[in-house]
Amino acid sequence: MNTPSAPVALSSTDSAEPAAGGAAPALVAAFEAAYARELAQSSHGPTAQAVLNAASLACRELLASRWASTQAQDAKRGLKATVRRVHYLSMEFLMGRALSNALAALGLTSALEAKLAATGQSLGEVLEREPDAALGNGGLGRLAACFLDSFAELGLPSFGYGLRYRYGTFAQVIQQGRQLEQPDDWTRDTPPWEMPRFDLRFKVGFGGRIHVDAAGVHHWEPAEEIEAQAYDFIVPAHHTERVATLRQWQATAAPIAFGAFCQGDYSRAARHQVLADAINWVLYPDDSTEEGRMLRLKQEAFLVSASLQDLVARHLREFGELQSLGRANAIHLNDTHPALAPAELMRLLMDEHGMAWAEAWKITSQAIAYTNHTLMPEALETWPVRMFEVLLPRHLDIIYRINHEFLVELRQRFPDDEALASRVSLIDEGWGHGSERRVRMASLALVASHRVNGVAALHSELMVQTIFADYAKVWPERFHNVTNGVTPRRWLQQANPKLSALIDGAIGTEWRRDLAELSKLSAHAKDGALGDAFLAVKRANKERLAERIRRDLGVVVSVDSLFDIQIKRIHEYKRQLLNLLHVISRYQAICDNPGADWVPRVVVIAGKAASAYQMAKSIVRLAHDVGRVINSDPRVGNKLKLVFLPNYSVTLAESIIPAADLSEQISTAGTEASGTGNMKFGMNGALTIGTWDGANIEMAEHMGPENMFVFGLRADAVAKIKSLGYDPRLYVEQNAQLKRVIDAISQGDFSHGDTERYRGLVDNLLERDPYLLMADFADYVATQAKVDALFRDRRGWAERALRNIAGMGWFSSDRTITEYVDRVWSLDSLNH
Ligand code: T68
Repeated sequence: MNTPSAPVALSSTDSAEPAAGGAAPALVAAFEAAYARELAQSSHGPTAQAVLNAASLACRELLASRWASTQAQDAKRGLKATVRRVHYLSMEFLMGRALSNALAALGLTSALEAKLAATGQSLGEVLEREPDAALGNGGLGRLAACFLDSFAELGLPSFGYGLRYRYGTFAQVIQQGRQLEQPDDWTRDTPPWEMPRFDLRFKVGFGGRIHVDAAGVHHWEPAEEIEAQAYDFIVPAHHTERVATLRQWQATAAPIAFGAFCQGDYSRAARHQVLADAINWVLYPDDSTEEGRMLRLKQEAFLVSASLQDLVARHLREFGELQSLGRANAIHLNDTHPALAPAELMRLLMDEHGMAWAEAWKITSQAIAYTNHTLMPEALETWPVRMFEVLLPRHLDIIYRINHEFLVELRQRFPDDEALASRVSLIDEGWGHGSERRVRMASLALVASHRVNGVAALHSELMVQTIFADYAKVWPERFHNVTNGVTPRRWLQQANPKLSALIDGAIGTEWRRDLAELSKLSAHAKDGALGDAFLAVKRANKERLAERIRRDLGVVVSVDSLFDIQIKRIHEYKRQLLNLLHVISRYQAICDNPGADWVPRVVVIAGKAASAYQMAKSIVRLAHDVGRVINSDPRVGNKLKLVFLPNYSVTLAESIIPAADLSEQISTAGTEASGTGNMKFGMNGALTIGTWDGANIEMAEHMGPENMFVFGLRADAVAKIKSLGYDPRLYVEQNAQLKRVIDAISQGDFSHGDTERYRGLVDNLLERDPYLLMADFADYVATQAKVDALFRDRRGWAERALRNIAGMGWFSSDRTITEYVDRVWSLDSLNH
């Protein structure tokens, strides 16, 4: 594989499982010391929690010395290095648990297991105690976490930058079939992984006034200053001693309120404290209120300012000047949430370091690049100019100037196209829709970036044809595709040790370093003994999941069934509802003919609905209602079960995915930017039923489309049907099976006769159906029948599953990051 020119590793290990070498005694000693401290401080005696804390602290100590060596290497790289240091700015990092990954990376799993055996405790039980760090919503945040893993593995000089939220994404609780949101107090037991960096504090300003001095330099006097304090989280490589850093900012009130305090104005002093704290409270403030929106904008500005101040200070320390900042550093925007970065970098370079506009702009556009993760026009972030005036007046000035320079150049190139100028302007004047003026964050990111990318081939194509068509006309060379990938360390090696061992036996262990090696499996796909062994591994994983379903939901499922799984955020475009329509039609068919030879199925759904997203919550409720009816119908028995696993998380995904026979990737074509769950399932030997959408397409190309169950309208057909005037009722009228399903929901068959509960949902399907469920239903059901037919042929199924795994080598995030380095972050990318 073409890996970036990484610094030489301090040492490396060659075996499948990295060898502990001299580290094992060090870990055991560190563990014993930390454990003794834990016991001394605990009133509960030798608990699993005490072991978890001690083991985490012991690992942290070992990782801290790797961190110091990594930083020392990177500081020496100098300007000749072709790889720039990457600063990955993201409002979300969905890290999940850390201990088992750290133990695997350090090669210390068995050392700790042995140590625990002596105390009668099991490592599994200890690992289960660790809360997920769920500082993200979904794919975008998990992608950032996979990227950190690959930064470490590839030895890329890098920092991930985020916010240290007190509450991550909400905990989902189901009560009588309905989703309730509860706070996820993940820091309650003080996460042992973080390293507070008291030496790293920066002030971030909000509001206030600007005055310009005689020399034309702008001086911003913020009304409020909040201090950002760094907390580092270390992500280890698995085959070298390199590490990556996730630096998360914690807000604390700057000493400015001390004056108020001294004057006895405690409420003003306290208010200052509360305003600062609020920045770190939650991952995604409720944006249905003005206060919530203000807070979100503040969070974005806080992340950007603290991170860039850190970057500038480091660059000055290492290079003694700022002219080379753009050649030595890449600043990557994970969607538009950190899109204030260009404005903030310009401010720092000009106002704080006296640089002229042209030079500062050159450096800024060298450094910045941006990834788009969605085509939904309604998801494109904009902020009222009014909010900028209140919170970020200096940034607004700079944005106006960026816009001015951009539009002057644009009008020179496209002199007679004022309509174009108004469409691409950084400011939406609100003329067309008579609303207030707004700053378009994607435009700011696009204008400032030397590279912009989508996350799968189809998405990148549609991006330049639709939402960014005007910008692509202006700068065609700027737009690229970098297809997503996932870390095989977490998603295959750790999540599925049995399958990993089976692969080792078939093709050797090199795939653990270079996932492309998985292609060697295709030569063994017809090997019946390997196929049988694969099925046995799958069965063992299914048993584990079945046990969990029994324990958590009281539903007994048979592992002889086909495990059909859809896990992801609940969203109309992802079409969990289409899945449910198929389940209902299967249920009806089973009731009609219970004696037929049905392929037994267990349909598993998991995912969270955004708290204000009523339609998604209604889908969650329907899943529960339908499951309750089916699972208790004696005519059905093991032929069909439907279960909804609550509180979806990274950790839950790690136990569900290895047990899947079938992966549901059924978004309306043209709506799912990439998907990454699809890749995790593929690596674990699940077959995919999917639309020609996102990365499904590239997966099919890599494994051979004959090894995937593809169905549904393609993106061009979807666009065409919509432009011609789509009438969902026509499909319902022409399809008795579909009509019967819709009728059952409307008549209250799943809601104790309540015909109101799903009226909105059904009306939406019949009248609008914006995601074309009705149009795709027939093909989906027919394709599910093909799934059944293949599942009966056990050897045939195993062969296809092995071919799926063999095709997944390309979907490692190591490949993705290598492409980012080559096309976006290398010095070369600045020259062409
Ligand atoms: C996801 N986007 C895409 N967005 O939906 C998915 N959005 O297709 C893709 O695989 C993944 O990104 C990685 O590229 C998201 O997850 C968000 O979570 C989000 C959060 C806040 C605002 C808007």
